[in-house]
Amino acid sequence: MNNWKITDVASYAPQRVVTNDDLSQLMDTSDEWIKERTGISQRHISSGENTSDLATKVGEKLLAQSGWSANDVDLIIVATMSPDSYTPSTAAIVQGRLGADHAVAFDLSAACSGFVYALTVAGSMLQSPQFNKAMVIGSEVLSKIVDWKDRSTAVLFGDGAGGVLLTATDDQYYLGQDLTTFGKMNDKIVAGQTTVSSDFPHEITGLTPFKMDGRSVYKFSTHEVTESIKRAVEDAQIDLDQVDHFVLHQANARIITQVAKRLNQPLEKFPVNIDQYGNTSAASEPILLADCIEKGVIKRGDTLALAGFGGGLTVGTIIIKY
Ligand code: 4VN
Repeated sequence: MNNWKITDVASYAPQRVVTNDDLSQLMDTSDEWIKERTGISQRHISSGENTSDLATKVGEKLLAQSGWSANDVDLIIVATMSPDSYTPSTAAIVQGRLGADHAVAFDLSAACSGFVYALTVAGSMLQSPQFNKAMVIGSEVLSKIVDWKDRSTAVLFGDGAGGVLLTATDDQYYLGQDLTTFGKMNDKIVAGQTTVSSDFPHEITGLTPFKMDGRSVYKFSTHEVTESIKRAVEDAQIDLDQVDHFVLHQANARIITQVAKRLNQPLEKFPVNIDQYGNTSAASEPILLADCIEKGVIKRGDTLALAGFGGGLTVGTIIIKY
Protein backbone atom coordinates (compact mmCIF):
# COMPACT_ATOMS: atom_id res chain seq x y z
CA MET A 1 0.00 0.00 0.00
CA ASN A 2 1.24 3.48 -0.77
CA ASN A 3 -0.52 5.75 1.71
CA TRP A 4 -1.58 5.89 5.38
CA LYS A 5 -4.30 7.37 7.58
CA ILE A 6 -4.84 8.34 11.19
CA THR A 7 -7.39 5.98 12.71
CA ASP A 8 -7.33 7.09 16.37
CA VAL A 9 -6.07 9.98 18.51
CA ALA A 10 -5.61 10.20 22.30
CA SER A 11 -3.85 12.35 24.88
CA TYR A 12 -2.92 12.31 28.56
CA ALA A 13 -1.70 15.01 30.95
CA PRO A 14 -0.54 14.63 34.55
CA GLN A 15 -3.16 15.58 37.10
CA ARG A 16 -1.33 18.41 38.91
CA VAL A 17 -2.15 21.85 37.48
CA VAL A 18 0.21 24.78 38.13
CA THR A 19 -1.35 28.19 37.44
CA ASN A 20 0.42 31.42 36.52
CA ASP A 21 -0.39 32.69 40.02
CA ASP A 22 1.36 29.61 41.48
CA LEU A 23 4.45 30.48 39.40
CA SER A 24 4.41 34.11 40.51
CA GLN A 25 4.92 32.82 44.07
CA LEU A 26 8.19 31.19 42.92
CA MET A 27 9.61 33.88 40.63
CA ASP A 28 9.23 37.51 39.64
CA THR A 29 6.41 37.19 37.07
CA SER A 30 2.65 37.67 36.93
CA ASP A 31 -0.48 36.10 35.49
CA GLU A 32 -1.02 39.21 33.31
CA TRP A 33 2.50 39.12 31.83
CA ILE A 34 2.41 35.38 31.04
CA LYS A 35 -1.10 35.52 29.53
CA GLU A 36 -0.37 38.55 27.41
CA ARG A 37 3.07 37.46 26.12
CA THR A 38 2.40 33.74 25.65
CA GLY A 39 -1.35 32.98 25.93
CA ILE A 40 -0.68 30.50 28.76
CA SER A 41 -2.95 30.35 31.86
CA GLN A 42 -1.86 27.05 33.37
CA ARG A 43 0.22 23.96 32.67
CA HIS A 44 0.16 20.33 33.87
CA ILE A 45 3.25 19.31 35.85
CA SER A 46 4.16 15.70 36.52
CA SER A 47 4.51 14.45 40.07
CA GLY A 48 6.64 11.36 39.70
CA GLU A 49 5.43 10.19 36.29
CA ASN A 50 8.21 10.02 33.69
CA THR A 51 7.99 10.45 29.91
CA SER A 52 7.43 6.71 29.33
CA ASP A 53 4.59 6.71 31.91
CA LEU A 54 2.72 9.45 30.04
CA ALA A 55 3.40 7.77 26.69
CA THR A 56 2.23 4.39 27.97
CA LYS A 57 -1.05 5.97 29.17
CA VAL A 58 -1.59 7.34 25.65
CA GLY A 59 -0.73 3.94 24.13
CA GLU A 60 -3.24 2.20 26.40
CA LYS A 61 -5.95 4.72 25.50
CA LEU A 62 -5.24 4.29 21.79
CA LEU A 63 -5.47 0.50 21.99
CA ALA A 64 -8.71 0.67 24.04
CA GLN A 65 -10.28 3.19 21.63
CA SER A 66 -9.34 1.33 18.47
CA GLY A 67 -9.98 -2.21 19.59
CA TRP A 68 -6.54 -3.19 18.26
CA SER A 69 -4.66 -5.71 20.32
CA ALA A 70 -1.09 -4.88 21.35
CA ASN A 71 0.07 -7.62 18.97
CA ASP A 72 -1.38 -5.75 15.98
CA VAL A 73 1.13 -2.91 16.34
CA ASP A 74 4.13 -3.16 13.96
CA LEU A 75 5.89 0.09 14.85
CA ILE A 76 6.10 2.47 17.83
CA ILE A 77 7.85 5.83 17.53
CA VAL A 78 8.06 8.17 20.52
CA ALA A 79 9.01 11.74 19.66
CA THR A 80 10.59 13.37 22.70
CA MET A 81 13.29 15.77 23.85
CA SER A 82 12.92 14.60 27.45
CA PRO A 83 13.40 10.80 27.28
CA ASP A 84 13.57 8.70 30.46
CA SER A 85 17.17 7.81 29.63
CA TYR A 86 19.87 7.58 26.93
CA THR A 87 19.06 3.92 26.80
CA PRO A 88 16.61 2.22 26.78
CA SER A 89 14.60 4.38 24.43
CA THR A 90 11.30 5.61 25.81
CA ALA A 91 9.60 3.77 22.93
CA ALA A 92 11.17 0.45 24.00
CA ILE A 93 9.80 0.95 27.52
CA VAL A 94 6.34 1.68 26.08
CA GLN A 95 6.55 -1.38 23.79
CA GLY A 96 7.37 -3.58 26.78
CA ARG A 97 4.67 -2.12 29.01
CA LEU A 98 1.97 -2.42 26.31
CA GLY A 99 3.10 -5.96 25.44
CA ALA A 100 3.40 -4.94 21.78
CA ASP A 101 5.89 -7.75 21.23
CA HIS A 102 5.90 -7.57 17.41
CA ALA A 103 6.48 -3.82 17.22
CA VAL A 104 9.78 -2.20 16.26
CA ALA A 105 10.24 0.68 18.71
CA PHE A 106 12.57 3.68 18.78
CA ASP A 107 12.66 7.33 19.82
CA LEU A 108 12.94 10.27 17.47
CA SER A 109 14.75 13.43 18.55
CA ALA A 110 13.59 16.57 16.75
CA ALA A 111 12.39 18.64 19.74
CA CYS A 112 9.16 20.54 19.04
CA SER A 113 9.09 19.28 15.43
CA GLY A 114 9.35 15.69 16.66
CA PHE A 115 5.73 14.71 16.15
CA VAL A 116 5.66 15.85 12.50
CA TYR A 117 9.08 14.29 11.82
CA ALA A 118 7.88 11.02 13.43
CA LEU A 119 4.68 11.01 11.36
CA THR A 120 6.69 11.29 8.15
CA VAL A 121 9.08 8.52 9.23
CA ALA A 122 6.21 6.22 10.25
CA GLY A 123 4.31 7.09 7.06
CA SER A 124 7.32 6.14 4.94
CA MET A 125 7.79 2.85 6.80
CA LEU A 126 4.10 1.98 6.30
CA GLN A 127 4.75 1.84 2.55
CA SER A 128 6.76 -1.30 3.20
CA PRO A 129 4.74 -4.55 3.37
CA GLN A 130 6.45 -5.35 6.70
CA PHE A 131 4.58 -2.54 8.47
CA ASN A 132 0.82 -2.08 8.49
CA LYS A 133 -0.03 -0.44 11.79
CA ALA A 134 1.96 2.18 13.67
CA MET A 135 1.70 4.12 16.93
CA VAL A 136 3.26 7.60 16.95
CA ILE A 137 3.41 9.34 20.33
CA GLY A 138 4.76 12.73 21.39
CA SER A 139 5.57 12.68 25.11
CA GLU A 140 7.37 15.22 27.27
CA VAL A 141 8.18 15.76 30.92
CA LEU A 142 9.86 19.11 30.39
CA SER A 143 9.50 20.00 34.08
CA LYS A 144 12.49 17.75 34.84
CA ILE A 145 14.82 19.75 32.54
CA VAL A 146 13.42 23.27 32.98
CA ASP A 147 15.47 25.64 35.15
CA TRP A 148 12.81 26.75 37.65
CA LYS A 149 14.97 29.79 38.52
CA ASP A 150 14.97 31.06 34.89
CA ARG A 151 11.68 32.92 34.44
CA SER A 152 12.25 33.43 30.70
CA THR A 153 11.72 29.70 30.06
CA ALA A 154 10.02 28.40 33.23
CA VAL A 155 6.73 30.15 32.48
CA LEU A 156 6.48 28.56 29.03
CA PHE A 157 6.62 24.82 29.44
CA GLY A 158 4.35 21.99 30.59
CA ASP A 159 4.17 18.18 30.67
CA GLY A 160 1.90 15.95 28.60
CA ALA A 161 1.59 13.33 25.88
CA GLY A 162 -0.52 12.67 22.83
CA GLY A 163 -0.50 10.15 20.04
CA VAL A 164 -2.10 8.58 17.01
CA LEU A 165 -2.58 5.18 15.41
CA LEU A 166 -1.75 4.95 11.72
CA THR A 167 -2.87 2.30 9.24
CA ALA A 168 -1.54 1.68 5.74
CA THR A 169 -4.12 2.31 3.03
CA ASP A 170 -4.33 2.89 -0.74
CA ASP A 171 -6.62 5.89 -0.27
CA GLN A 172 -5.04 9.34 -0.49
CA TYR A 173 -5.03 10.60 3.11
CA TYR A 174 -1.43 11.76 3.31
CA LEU A 175 -1.02 14.60 0.80
CA GLY A 176 2.35 16.28 1.24
CA GLN A 177 5.07 17.52 3.55
CA ASP A 178 8.02 19.79 4.22
CA LEU A 179 10.81 19.05 6.70
CA THR A 180 13.66 21.54 7.05
CA THR A 181 16.55 21.57 9.53
CA PHE A 182 18.69 24.62 10.38
CA GLY A 183 21.62 23.03 12.19
CA LYS A 184 23.65 26.24 12.14
CA MET A 185 21.17 27.50 14.76
CA ASN A 186 21.67 24.45 17.00
CA ASP A 187 22.66 26.65 19.97
CA LYS A 188 19.34 28.56 20.09
CA ILE A 189 17.47 25.89 22.08
CA VAL A 190 19.56 23.52 24.21
CA ALA A 191 18.89 21.07 27.03
CA GLY A 192 20.68 18.06 28.50
CA GLN A 193 24.11 18.93 27.13
CA THR A 194 26.89 16.54 28.09
CA THR A 195 30.50 17.46 28.78
CA VAL A 196 33.50 15.29 28.02
CA SER A 197 36.26 15.55 30.61
CA SER A 198 39.91 15.81 29.59
CA ASP A 199 40.79 13.87 32.75
CA PHE A 200 40.85 10.11 32.94
CA PRO A 201 39.35 8.52 34.91
CA HIS A 202 36.71 11.07 35.93
CA GLU A 203 33.38 11.53 37.68
CA ILE A 204 30.18 11.38 35.59
CA THR A 205 28.73 14.89 35.24
CA GLY A 206 25.08 15.96 35.23
CA LEU A 207 23.05 17.42 32.36
CA THR A 208 22.52 21.11 31.64
CA PRO A 209 19.01 22.57 31.99
CA PHE A 210 16.82 23.97 29.21
CA LYS A 211 18.08 27.26 27.72
CA MET A 212 16.59 29.24 24.85
CA ASP A 213 17.46 32.38 22.91
CA GLY A 214 13.81 33.47 22.93
CA ARG A 215 14.18 36.45 20.56
CA SER A 216 15.98 34.45 17.85
CA VAL A 217 13.64 31.48 18.09
CA TYR A 218 10.57 33.74 17.99
CA LYS A 219 11.82 35.52 14.86
CA PHE A 220 12.85 32.24 13.23
CA SER A 221 9.46 30.68 13.91
CA THR A 222 7.19 33.39 12.52
CA HIS A 223 9.14 33.37 9.25
CA GLU A 224 10.10 29.70 8.81
CA VAL A 225 6.79 28.15 9.88
CA THR A 226 5.00 30.30 7.33
CA GLU A 227 7.44 29.22 4.60
CA SER A 228 7.29 25.54 5.61
CA ILE A 229 3.48 25.51 5.45
CA LYS A 230 3.62 27.11 1.98
CA ARG A 231 6.12 24.48 0.76
CA ALA A 232 4.06 21.60 2.19
CA VAL A 233 0.84 22.88 0.61
CA GLU A 234 2.67 23.14 -2.71
CA ASP A 235 4.01 19.59 -2.29
CA ALA A 236 0.42 18.45 -1.67
CA GLN A 237 -0.72 20.33 -4.79
CA ILE A 238 -3.51 22.14 -2.97
CA ASP A 239 -4.19 25.80 -2.10
CA LEU A 240 -3.85 27.26 1.41
CA ASP A 241 -7.60 27.96 1.26
CA GLN A 242 -8.26 24.21 1.01
CA VAL A 243 -6.68 23.60 4.43
CA ASP A 244 -9.50 23.42 7.02
CA HIS A 245 -7.33 23.51 10.17
CA PHE A 246 -3.75 24.55 10.83
CA VAL A 247 -2.66 22.48 13.85
CA LEU A 248 0.47 24.33 14.94
CA HIS A 249 2.93 23.54 17.69
CA GLN A 250 1.66 25.42 20.75
CA ALA A 251 4.86 27.37 21.42
CA ASN A 252 3.36 30.79 22.00
CA ALA A 253 -0.13 32.08 21.09
CA ARG A 254 1.35 35.23 19.50
CA ILE A 255 3.39 33.19 17.02
CA ILE A 256 0.23 31.39 15.90
CA THR A 257 -1.52 34.74 15.32
CA GLN A 258 1.49 35.99 13.32
CA VAL A 259 1.61 32.90 11.12
CA ALA A 260 -2.14 33.17 10.41
CA LYS A 261 -1.64 36.80 9.36
CA ARG A 262 1.36 36.04 7.16
CA LEU A 263 -0.52 33.20 5.45
CA ASN A 264 -3.55 35.47 5.04
CA GLN A 265 -5.76 32.80 6.62
CA PRO A 266 -8.56 33.36 9.18
CA LEU A 267 -7.55 32.86 12.83
CA GLU A 268 -10.53 30.50 13.28
CA LYS A 269 -8.59 27.91 11.26
CA PHE A 270 -5.84 27.90 13.93
CA PRO A 271 -7.06 26.05 17.04
CA VAL A 272 -5.27 26.96 20.28
CA ASN A 273 -5.06 25.17 23.64
CA ILE A 274 -1.77 26.59 24.94
CA ASP A 275 -3.82 28.37 27.65
CA GLN A 276 -4.49 24.98 29.29
CA TYR A 277 -1.22 23.09 28.70
CA GLY A 278 1.58 25.58 28.06
CA ASN A 279 4.24 24.52 25.56
CA THR A 280 4.56 20.71 25.62
CA SER A 281 7.06 20.44 22.73
CA ALA A 282 6.57 17.22 20.73
CA ALA A 283 3.31 16.49 22.57
CA SER A 284 1.55 19.74 21.71
CA GLU A 285 0.13 18.86 18.27
CA PRO A 286 -1.31 15.43 19.19
CA ILE A 287 -2.78 16.89 22.42
CA LEU A 288 -4.39 19.68 20.37
CA LEU A 289 -5.57 17.20 17.73
CA ALA A 290 -7.24 15.06 20.42
CA ASP A 291 -8.93 18.13 21.98
CA CYS A 292 -10.25 19.34 18.61
CA ILE A 293 -11.59 15.92 17.64
CA GLU A 294 -13.28 15.52 21.04
CA LYS A 295 -14.93 18.96 20.68
CA GLY A 296 -16.04 18.20 17.10
CA VAL A 297 -13.93 21.07 15.73
CA ILE A 298 -11.97 18.63 13.55
CA LYS A 299 -14.08 16.09 11.67
CA ARG A 300 -13.42 13.12 9.39
CA GLY A 301 -12.60 14.29 5.87
CA ASP A 302 -11.14 17.64 6.99
CA THR A 303 -7.80 18.68 5.49
CA LEU A 304 -5.17 19.41 8.15
CA ALA A 305 -1.79 21.10 8.12
CA LEU A 306 0.21 19.93 11.13
CA ALA A 307 3.27 22.10 11.79
CA GLY A 308 6.04 21.71 14.36
CA PHE A 309 9.01 24.01 14.97
CA GLY A 310 11.74 24.44 17.55
CA GLY A 311 15.00 22.88 18.70
CA GLY A 312 17.58 21.98 16.06
CA LEU A 313 16.43 24.40 14.86
CA THR A 314 13.84 22.42 12.97
CA VAL A 315 10.55 23.02 11.23
CA GLY A 316 8.15 20.53 9.67
CA THR A 317 4.70 20.54 8.12
CA ILE A 318 2.59 17.60 7.00
CA ILE A 319 -0.66 17.87 5.03
CA ILE A 320 -3.20 15.10 5.61
CA LYS A 321 -6.87 14.33 5.39
CA TYR A 322 -8.30 13.23 8.72
C1 4VN B 1 9.28 27.75 19.28
C2 4VN B 1 9.16 28.98 19.90
C3 4VN B 1 9.35 29.15 21.27
C4 4VN B 1 9.24 30.47 21.91
C5 4VN B 1 10.19 31.44 21.71
C6 4VN B 1 10.10 32.66 22.35
C7 4VN B 1 9.05 32.92 23.22
C8 4VN B 1 8.22 30.77 22.76
C9 4VN B 1 9.99 35.12 23.77
C10 4VN B 1 9.51 36.50 24.00
C11 4VN B 1 8.76 36.60 25.32
C12 4VN B 1 7.59 35.64 25.34
C13 4VN B 1 8.07 34.22 25.06
CL1 4VN B 1 8.79 30.29 18.93
C14 4VN B 1 9.69 28.04 22.00
C15 4VN B 1 9.83 26.82 21.39
C16 4VN B 1 10.21 25.65 22.18
O1 4VN B 1 9.12 24.79 22.15
C17 4VN B 1 9.59 26.67 20.04
N1 4VN B 1 8.14 31.96 23.39
N2 4VN B 1 8.94 34.11 23.89
C18 4VN B 1 8.29 38.04 25.49
O2 4VN B 1 9.03 38.85 26.06
O3 4VN B 1 7.21 38.42 24.98
